[in-house]
Amino acid sequence: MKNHSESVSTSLNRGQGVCEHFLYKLSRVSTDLTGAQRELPDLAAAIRAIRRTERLLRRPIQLALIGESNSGKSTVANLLLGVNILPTLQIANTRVPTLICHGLEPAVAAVMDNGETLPLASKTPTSDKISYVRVKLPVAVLRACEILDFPGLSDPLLGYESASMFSHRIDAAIWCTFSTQAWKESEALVWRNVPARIREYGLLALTNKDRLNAKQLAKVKARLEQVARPDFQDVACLASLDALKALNGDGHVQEDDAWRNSGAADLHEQVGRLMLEMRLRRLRKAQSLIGKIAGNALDRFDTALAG
Ligand SMILES: Nc1nc2c(ncn2[C@@H]2O[C@H](COP(=O)(O)OP(=O)(O)OP(=O)(O)O)[C@@H](O)[C@H]2O)c(=O)[nH]1
Ligand SMILES: [Mg+2]
Repeated sequence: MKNHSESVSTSLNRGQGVCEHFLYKLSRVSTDLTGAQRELPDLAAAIRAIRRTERLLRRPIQLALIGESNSGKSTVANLLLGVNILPTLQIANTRVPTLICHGLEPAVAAVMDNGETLPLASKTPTSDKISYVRVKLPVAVLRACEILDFPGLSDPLLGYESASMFSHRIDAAIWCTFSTQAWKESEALVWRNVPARIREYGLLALTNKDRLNAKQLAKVKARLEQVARPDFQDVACLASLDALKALNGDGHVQEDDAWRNSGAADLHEQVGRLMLEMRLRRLRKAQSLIGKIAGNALDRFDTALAG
């Protein structure tokens, strides 16, 4: 259960502490090597490789919210951060992907297809050339995990092409499916075309569970267990609006029972596990790279001694 002294969004940060510990050690090694470089110029490549490994470990995880129009994606994004940041309306409203990331000051900008960044003012015309809208917020957890909220797929008017999603960097994804018509064949088809490295870190969020009675919910859950569960790490059943009501304005739980009953406690637990697993994998990769760098250096050392 969540500790009341911390924001619910800390689930996005899980495992970051272990990486920070290793990063601290790495930065000491790279400082020492940099100091020794004057006498040993051959160290340059090793220092570059260590710095690259540091960057890999520091890069925030990008967690995408995907699914059909009006399936509750933006609301789940708000729920992950514990605050109502993204607008959510009953009409389809997320028109371009929105990246929520860390910034020292709040700022909104449009990032164009050519990489150019333009400040987004109310008069900025929405253009086909906008790749995504970038929202910077001074929320610490966003240094570790950024949220990418996509427009709805399969909307005949505003529909976003699923293929366009993959021009964005996505590390993990939550697919939102609407309870009363959960996990249609059309959704399963799109999900199966998502690259395997993203699906490996995929969660299914059944939203609007409050629209089903207990019997209907049990039936839908049983069906999802059979037809969807094998394709996801976990399945969460959410009454997202009830969950948001159980929080205070700072993203702390104030109504424990309502929070748990809404399914949001489970969702955060599942997201935390996902984050931990991803970061441990990154850490192992970084450690193995460092091991290789050290191995190469030793080989060269042996060759030099032999010659
Ligand atoms: N009752 C109920 N309403 C919900 C739930 N989740 C979202 N809503 C409402 O459903 C509507 C659509 O939610 P959004 O989060 O905007 O959905 P979306 O998938 O981001 O929509 P698009 O960006 O337009 O594709 C909003 O009015 C939400 O308040 C839920 O679990 N229960
Ligand atoms: Mg939306």
